[in-house]
Amino acid sequence: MDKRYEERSIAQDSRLLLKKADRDGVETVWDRFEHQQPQCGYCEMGLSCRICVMGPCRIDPFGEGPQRGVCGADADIIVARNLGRMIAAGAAAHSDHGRDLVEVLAAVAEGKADGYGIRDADKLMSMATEYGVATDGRDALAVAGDLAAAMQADYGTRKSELTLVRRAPEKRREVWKKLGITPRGIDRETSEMMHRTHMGVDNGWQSLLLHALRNALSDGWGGSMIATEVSDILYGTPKPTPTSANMGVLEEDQVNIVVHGHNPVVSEMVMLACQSEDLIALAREKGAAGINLAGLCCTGNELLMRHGIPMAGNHLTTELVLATGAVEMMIVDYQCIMPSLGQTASCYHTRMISTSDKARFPGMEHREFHPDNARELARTIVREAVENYDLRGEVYLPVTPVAALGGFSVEAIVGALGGTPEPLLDAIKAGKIRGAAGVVGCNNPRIKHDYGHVTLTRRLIENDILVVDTGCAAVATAKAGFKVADAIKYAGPGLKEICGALKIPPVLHMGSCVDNVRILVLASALADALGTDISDLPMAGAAPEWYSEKAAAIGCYFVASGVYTVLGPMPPITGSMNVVKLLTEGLNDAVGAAFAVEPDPEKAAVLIRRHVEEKRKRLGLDAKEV
Ligand code: BF8
Ligand code: SF4
Repeated sequence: MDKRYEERSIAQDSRLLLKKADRDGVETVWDRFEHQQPQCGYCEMGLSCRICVMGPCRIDPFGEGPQRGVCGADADIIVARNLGRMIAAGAAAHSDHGRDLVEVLAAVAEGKADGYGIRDADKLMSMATEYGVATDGRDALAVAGDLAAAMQADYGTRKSELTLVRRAPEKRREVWKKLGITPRGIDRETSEMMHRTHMGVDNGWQSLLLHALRNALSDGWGGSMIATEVSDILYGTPKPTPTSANMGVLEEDQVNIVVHGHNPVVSEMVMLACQSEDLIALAREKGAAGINLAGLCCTGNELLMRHGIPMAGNHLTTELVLATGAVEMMIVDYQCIMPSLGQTASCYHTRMISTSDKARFPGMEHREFHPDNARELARTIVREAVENYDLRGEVYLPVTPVAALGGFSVEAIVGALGGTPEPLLDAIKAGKIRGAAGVVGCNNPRIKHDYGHVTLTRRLIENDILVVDTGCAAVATAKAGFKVADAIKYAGPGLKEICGALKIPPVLHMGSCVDNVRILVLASALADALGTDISDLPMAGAAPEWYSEKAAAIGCYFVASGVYTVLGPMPPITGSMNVVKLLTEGLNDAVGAAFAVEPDPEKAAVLIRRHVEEKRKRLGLDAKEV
């Protein structure tokens, strides 16, 4: 294997497909990353500002050139404003995704969403109760309509606090109250972040960062939490489900359709269409053995969690999947969809379909999905995918898929534990499980693809730290074979014993990136059971290969919720040592947790182990030297 490919990814399928892409003359994200070197040092440090048209401005990090922008903003203000806007964009993306689901729920209630329905009525009723919506003796659809309206109020018109903030432990809510960062409205906090960062508004770098936390909390305990819960109501709450991962999930002799993006609204209907008898019969007429649906990124995770749909890959492999030549159609919704994909697909026979009114891409056909046309439109485009099988050329599928188990919602984890979190707590108290870590987030060509996720996860489970993961991290560890019951062979003795007895893997797939809120809910349950706060738990978060604004928002709501979080790539903040210090140290005093930055996953594992042992000691549990 050419060293060049080995340096880019640890995944065998990716290495082989990188070589194929080169052979085909197809450019990838890694090539473009190389072409961008050296990247702008001012931007990397957060020291450039283009908020207004007196600028753009930049601050000289060596103290020789300008130290203020045209308006007078210094490095601290510029760095804090840039970070604030990054978090606002991330929170907006997650929360708008949640809003789309609430709109589907409202359409279901009105009978205007053919094909959709209420799949988890228990969750509908329990959410309604949380929102103060009457349920007694009422029809599910009537409840759904009122719940959708109550959730919409969380977006716009709340005045004091978001409804789901009540799920956080009491002590945590006190922390937020004291700091004045309890999130009030989902859209309000994002809107206020944009307002504060307009020229001439908030020029206190500390107050900007505090609001950034509030904005992130409006995502974690608001928009993303609504996205996850409403998805469960509409499509079912995940249960442990066998699946498989890597590019080998594409089938040589079937029509392959790949769904990519984040929102399950379209992909659920595509899945139903792929299962319909008449379309399967058409595929057979074309000489294919059937229709094979596979996922990418978080849309893939949504289908994997609920239906065991196999996973073709994560963020950096989305172009490579096309280079297999085996994909008849890729259907995208929004977020993390590289604008290059249309061009990549043009080198093969793959048809590219965009589906969201708010997301267009060059080289894709736009077929807009709405709740009232989704079922029929899904059937139409799946038929077109089947017809495209005629044009298939050479196929290159050099790997076999790796088995995995998905579907670990909080409900499923508590179920596996026998109905209460107690056995997990007992195992933690007894020191068999030292603690838990959420390993989440993206891929980024700055870090060898999948290396951060897989190495960190391996070290943590070896040291008896239970790993829960989501997003592209979850795909990386599935491909590495960590998500089968047999993977306890990689775990330390205590974790091996507990997971072995429960017949669960040592690495639990908790879903897509909006599903990071499942980790918050689980952490709250553990903190409540111990009568303590999330920041006291022997737990940590990590985003070893993060790239996106959404991941920045997630990191901030984790920390603001009391979870020590280790980032792989450095955020663009090094232009202000004040901001760096606040985020990596000062926040400990404010919210009981802070960030660390460590691109080497071996070292990140040590940081997390130390943190877990430190928290154990403070809880009065036995602690080990790391
Ligand atoms: O929301 S992990 S690269 S696909 S941003 Fe994107 Fe990052 Fe993947 Fe999912 Ni999350
Ligand atoms: Fe320059 Fe200030 Fe305008 Fe930013 S807001 S571009 S620092 S003048």
